[in-house]
Amino acid sequence: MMNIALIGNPNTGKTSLFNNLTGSYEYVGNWSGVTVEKKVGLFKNGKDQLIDLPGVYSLNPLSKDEGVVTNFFLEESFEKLLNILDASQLRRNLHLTLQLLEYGAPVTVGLNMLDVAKNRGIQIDIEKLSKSLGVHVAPVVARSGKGCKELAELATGEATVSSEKTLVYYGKAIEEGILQLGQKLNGRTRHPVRWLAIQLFEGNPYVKTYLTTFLPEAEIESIVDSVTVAQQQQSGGIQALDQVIHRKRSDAIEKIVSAATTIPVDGKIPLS
Ligand code: GDP
Ligand code: K
Ligand code: MG
Repeated sequence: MMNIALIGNPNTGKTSLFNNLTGSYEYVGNWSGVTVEKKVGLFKNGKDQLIDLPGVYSLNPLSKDEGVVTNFFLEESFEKLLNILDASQLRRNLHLTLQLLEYGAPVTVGLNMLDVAKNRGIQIDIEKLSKSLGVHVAPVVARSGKGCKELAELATGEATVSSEKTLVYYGKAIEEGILQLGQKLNGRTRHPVRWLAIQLFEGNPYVKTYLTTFLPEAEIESIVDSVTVAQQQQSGGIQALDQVIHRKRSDAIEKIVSAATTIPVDGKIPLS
């Protein structure tokens, strides 16, 4: 039995997909500390479980409800992730995907809303997208259930992979900060140092709290301060680390999306 977590931005079709992927058995409760519903369903293979996570745009939470997702990564155990994407909003959706790939768990991507993308004239080369991300991407129509069987087989099967690629290079200051944190942690955490460091530099309070189980808070803050200073020297101006990280991700996403999509020749996106 494997635990597979379903994750994606709000309104990408998570609930529709959850309903299509899971059978009759379903357990519903609340996530601890918040009034957000926690749903766990059994895949139609009768073996593996699908855990429905709240919709988020990023792992760096803006609210306590969103913190459920970061806490899930930090505290619960799961084997794989199923990341649902809105094909008509790839640039926005991939910010979360990059953070999931940084986490290093095996990821399968379900590409939903392809009908909406198509209506706007956006064509996506799924093979190219999959190659760029380094994980399997499968088209799905979450609302009708089309493609769900194939997606379930990919997500629960042997073939699911973690991306071997470093998709975003965050610049010298941040990259050195990642190494610095790694030296201090010295193999004491089960989570990937790169992911922890980037979340910390972005200001994720849950990750900071988690790190205080290994390091004094002052030491953690001194690493963040030194990265901030190094970043300012590098860029010649004051820049918040979260903004630098967001921009680096946007740059990487732009390359991935422009290589894998074609938009209408006149460049206009018709309103659907
Ligand atoms: P969630 O907020 O991520 O749980 O998304 P929902 O499953 O509630 O879906 C949000 C809306 O998108 C609903 O109105 C769905 O019917 C619709 N939806 C889901 N999948 C598709 C799809 O593939 N195409 C289109 N056009 N709409 C979809
Ligand atoms: K919704
Ligand atoms: Mg939902």
